[in-house]
Amino acid sequence: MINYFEELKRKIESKTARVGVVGLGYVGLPLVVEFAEAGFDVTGIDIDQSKVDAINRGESYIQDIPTDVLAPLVRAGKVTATADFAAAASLDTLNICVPTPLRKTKDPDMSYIVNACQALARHFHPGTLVILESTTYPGTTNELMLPMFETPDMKAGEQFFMCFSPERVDPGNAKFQTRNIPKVVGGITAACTEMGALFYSQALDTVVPVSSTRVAEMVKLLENTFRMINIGLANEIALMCDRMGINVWEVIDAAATKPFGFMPFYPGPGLGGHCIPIDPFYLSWKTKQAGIEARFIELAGYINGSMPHFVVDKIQNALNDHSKPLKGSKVHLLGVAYKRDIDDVRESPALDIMHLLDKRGAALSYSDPYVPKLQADGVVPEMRSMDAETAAAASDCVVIVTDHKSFDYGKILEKARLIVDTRNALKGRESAKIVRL
Ligand code: SAJ
Repeated sequence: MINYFEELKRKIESKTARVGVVGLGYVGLPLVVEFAEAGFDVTGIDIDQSKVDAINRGESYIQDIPTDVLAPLVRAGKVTATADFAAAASLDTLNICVPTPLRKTKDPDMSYIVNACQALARHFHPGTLVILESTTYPGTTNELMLPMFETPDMKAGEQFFMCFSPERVDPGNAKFQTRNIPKVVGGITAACTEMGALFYSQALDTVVPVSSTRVAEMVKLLENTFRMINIGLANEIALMCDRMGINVWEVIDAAATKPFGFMPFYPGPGLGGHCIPIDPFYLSWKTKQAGIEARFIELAGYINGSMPHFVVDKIQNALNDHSKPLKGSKVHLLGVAYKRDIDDVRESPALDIMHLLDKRGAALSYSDPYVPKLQADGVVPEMRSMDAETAAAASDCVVIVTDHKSFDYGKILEKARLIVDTRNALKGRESAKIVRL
């Protein structure tokens, strides 16, 4: 009778376990690198052949993983990539890091997880540790994933080990990267949790075991729901301050001097990214099934979703104060990525603002050093980033939507006729040209 627990434990401790990572995006590729640098042979698996080919050429496409970090690992044979899920037959551990988006109807799109698990299950063998890292609703691992791998003679905690461990990657964060972000992990059984914790402790600084997969799933949703709701509060405070003629940025900065019991969040043009606007709706979708209304999430979603409209009204009123109709005016957006100093435009509020401006007849342009081109999306045509100062001088109104550090705000303010600042990027500068959120 093989003791799969002891056998896998030995392989992990001796770093001879063959590590597999499924989904080679901003979560998966850093994980590949961490385990390869810890001494494991790592196989990356992805359905996107271009990603596979880039990795096998030693080229990184992820901002946080420099090519000169990845290339030596590929050259040394520590990292290989493939689009063939049959590779799982020769792997001892599998981390699943695939997207969990929302459908248009705001309910979870589990297709990426289901497709990955179905492909892996065909090559699954005893003695394997499989860990889901994609952010998802509590119950996914036990209710959806486990049945795809468990058979009458393959039981979790005995012949294989299954855990959930939320990804906590913060793209572009120089201080916190995969290795030094504490890693929460919860298993189907205690033996699964122990195996998952042992696995991560080989490559990451801090591991936080919890009692179940559901706890681990809920941890991530609490983290991001906390953030989304507090951003919603900051946005609602901004709407109140706007109505009462109070500078909301000054209020928040002064409140942030409180050394305890307060954490600053800031208003903005809306909520972008593939985490914060999305994750809380995985929770509210599941709680509805449990008969509980997630009212804070719904309300915060409504407030955050209304910010692009608020910004466009502000632009229209600002132009109006300069006796200019929005229709036909040249409006130039500074920044289209969903947050500063990154190149990701997913769910970016800048796109919502553009659509609303386009509908009201504005002549649109943008500058974003991280986003050289915006694909046509059926509403706005394909657009290319322009030089910010030149465009500012030629525009009727400049709108700071994403406050990239690389913009020269002093020069832009000099050249602009009118500037709507949705990020307090012009903090400390006074001019009649500035209209603040
Ligand atoms: N935003 C505001 N006001 C704020 C903070 C953010 O309007 O006070 C906006 C941003 O402009 C952006 C959106 O919210 O459009 C999301 O911003 P974010 O700072 O939360 O950045 P994300 O989406 O990259 O969130 C990630 C998350 N990481 C993971 O899910 C693993 C989140 O949990 C992190 O807290 C966050 O990074 C972070 O701290 O940077």
